[in-house]
Amino acid sequence: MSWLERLRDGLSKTRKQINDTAGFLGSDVRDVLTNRLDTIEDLEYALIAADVGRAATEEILADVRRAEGKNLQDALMDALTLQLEPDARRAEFRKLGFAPDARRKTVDPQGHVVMVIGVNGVGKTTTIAKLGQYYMTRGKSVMFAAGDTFRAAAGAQLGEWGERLGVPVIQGLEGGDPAAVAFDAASARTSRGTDLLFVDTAGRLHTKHNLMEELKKVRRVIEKADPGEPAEVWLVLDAVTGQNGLQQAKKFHESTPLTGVVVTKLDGTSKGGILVPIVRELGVPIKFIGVGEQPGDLQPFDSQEFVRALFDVNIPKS
Ligand SMILES: Nc1nc2c(ncn2[C@@H]2O[C@H](COP(=O)(O)OP(=O)(O)O)[C@@H](O)[C@H]2O)c(=O)[nH]1
Ligand SMILES: [Mg+2]
Repeated sequence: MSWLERLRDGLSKTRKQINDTAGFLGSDVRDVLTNRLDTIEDLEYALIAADVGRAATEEILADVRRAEGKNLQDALMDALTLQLEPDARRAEFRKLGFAPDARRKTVDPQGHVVMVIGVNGVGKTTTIAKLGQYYMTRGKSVMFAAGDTFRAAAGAQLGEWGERLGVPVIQGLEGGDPAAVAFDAASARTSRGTDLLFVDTAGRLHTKHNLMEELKKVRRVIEKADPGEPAEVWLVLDAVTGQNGLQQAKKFHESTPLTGVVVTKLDGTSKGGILVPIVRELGVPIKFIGVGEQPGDLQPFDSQEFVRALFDVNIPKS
């Protein structure tokens, strides 16, 4: 099965929520607006039930109403695609009318150090392994820092991935200071001239104030070891957690401003719509999506591709 097919299957419940109101998705928007206004109302409920959120739903419906001449599904797909882009890019998309060159082509980090944060179990460590593989196959040299010193198994887990992928891992002492590991790793990266350093972090409950303080400290020491870094702070979010995950994300964003989000476990969720409020409320782009547990199961996020998978349109067969 291709990753797109896995994504499509993962999104099938979300698709069903939207489709169930349908039968009318092939109709012309003008026809729906003149003869079947209640289907717009049904669509509104379906989008909200799919976790798309109220504000985005309103904009989507406004876009759909303006799309006379298109069929409802195409109008809906375009409107959803727009909502999956942060404000600035949404404007660009509107202007360019979904031209392919408006799409994101590269997800290269701005600088050299990427701090990876998020609560326990969302997939941080696995995502770091996947990112390592992704950038190595694109010719970058990579290092990992095992900054989750809180859980005994976490350092070992990253260490195993490092060995498997051939990526050096800077380890700290179990129960030791994660900031010390981050400092050592950031210093090692500059002296070795490695292209990219991914810093794993602990993910104890976000309600514990000290996790947020610890993350700020990790950030500060990286900056001290390598001024200007970390250029990127990526939050890993588990799509399965839906609205809950979004609330967590906001807390992280308040304490350590994010530059991107990686959404994991999209191969098995009924909460595909949650990506819309993630982008909208955090205002940062989704960089990658996780679609499985293997190092290759990571894809740069492409809003159009995602919406096509959601509607099961044009998915190449593996
Ligand atoms: N199905 C699926 N499982 C994932 C994905 N990403 C991570 N996982 C699994 O989620 C679990 C927790 O991952 P881990 O990286 O240890 O999370 P961490 O606590 O945030 O570091 C592991 O069993 C991973 O294999 C994904 O995209 N899809
Ligand atoms: Mg971990």
